[in-house]
Amino acid sequence: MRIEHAEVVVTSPGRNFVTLKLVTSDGVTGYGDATLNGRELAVVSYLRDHVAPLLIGRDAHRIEDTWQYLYRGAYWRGGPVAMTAIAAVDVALWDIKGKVCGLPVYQLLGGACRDGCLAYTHASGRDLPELLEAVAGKLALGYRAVRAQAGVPDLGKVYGVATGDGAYEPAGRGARPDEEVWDSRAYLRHVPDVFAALREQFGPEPALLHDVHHRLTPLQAARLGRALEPHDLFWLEDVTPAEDPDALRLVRGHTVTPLAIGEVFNTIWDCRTILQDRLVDYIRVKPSHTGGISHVRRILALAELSQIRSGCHGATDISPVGMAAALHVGLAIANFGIQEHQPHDPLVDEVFPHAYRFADGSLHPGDEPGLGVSLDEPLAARHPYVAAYLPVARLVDGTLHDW
Ligand code: GCO
Ligand code: MG
Repeated sequence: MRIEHAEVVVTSPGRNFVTLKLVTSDGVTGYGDATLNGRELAVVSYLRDHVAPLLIGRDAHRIEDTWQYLYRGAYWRGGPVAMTAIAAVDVALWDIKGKVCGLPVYQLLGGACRDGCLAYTHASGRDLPELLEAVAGKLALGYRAVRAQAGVPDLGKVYGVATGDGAYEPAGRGARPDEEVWDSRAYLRHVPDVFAALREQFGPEPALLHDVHHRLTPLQAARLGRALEPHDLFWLEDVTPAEDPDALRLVRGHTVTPLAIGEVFNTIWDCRTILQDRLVDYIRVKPSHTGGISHVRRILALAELSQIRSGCHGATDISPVGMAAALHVGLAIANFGIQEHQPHDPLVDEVFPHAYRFADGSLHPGDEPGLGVSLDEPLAARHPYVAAYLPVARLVDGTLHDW
């Protein structure tokens, strides 16, 4: 069974998505998520100009060999653009293999290890009353785990907080990134009170998570971790810049608040020290951006040696194809932890009809052969690409900071 056709579909039903579509000589179609938020067209070119022509004529069943061919064979290894492109090929080939075998991908990975994948969703508020209301709303929907982000007094728009009535969407449409002002001291003064209020209102049971988005120094992060210990967080995410394992080592030495990192990692090499030295409790890699199902499984197997669990990134920029891939992996691994679930707009779900479903706080990938996601191409074509960027952050004096 040969790969006969490789096509990159770009669509923007409210936000941009890039999807690789592979079709075999037997007429089997597979999809892979190739969306890299704010740098979408770089992956489109990588796939269209350099990968698609190499795929034509290859045996669609040779997933691992194709992965090695694209990774080692390029000579230039790693990085978000290449690894997102390789991820899309890998996921599309697993989709094809599942369809050919008549089995959902999780069955090919060894079968279900649990009934469903515990999911957390986002709640945010510009102030505390708004956040309390938002968390209550998510718990009422059945979520047992909620990520809480609150506006900081005297700061304008901050990461993770929805500005209007709609869901939080970090990428802003427009030719240039938005600019936000950041002040770590104001933030650090505020966050412990937010979690004290959440525990007071909702009691000890709901799992509460928080994302710092790589903004603190190790000492600031250590202080925050300690201050949050009485409030029993499920995890504190991305406290320091992800490329520096020694920063996490320092944080780890000072707090027992569980830590998560890794949504910006692309390969097992980015994760190796952090996993082997147990510098976090959850690793945020996902099939999209991290080399696909084949590579993420390898990373999670390494994590298992250190009792580290999965916490796959599942923000809106992970397309339904990427979400399905994460769920098939999550259902089939022993060390699953939690899955982020930021539901897409109904229009996105219409463009990508899918079998995965949410019920009673968990997600299940469904039992359709392959990934269980398709693409409505005529509808996708009605929503062409729109330039969109993630914001940048500057300190009050104008210095560019981590966003
Ligand atoms: C999360 C992430 C997102 C990212 C976004 C970038 O934890 O969900 O931090 O909000 O900012 O996915 O593309
Ligand atoms: Mg995050």
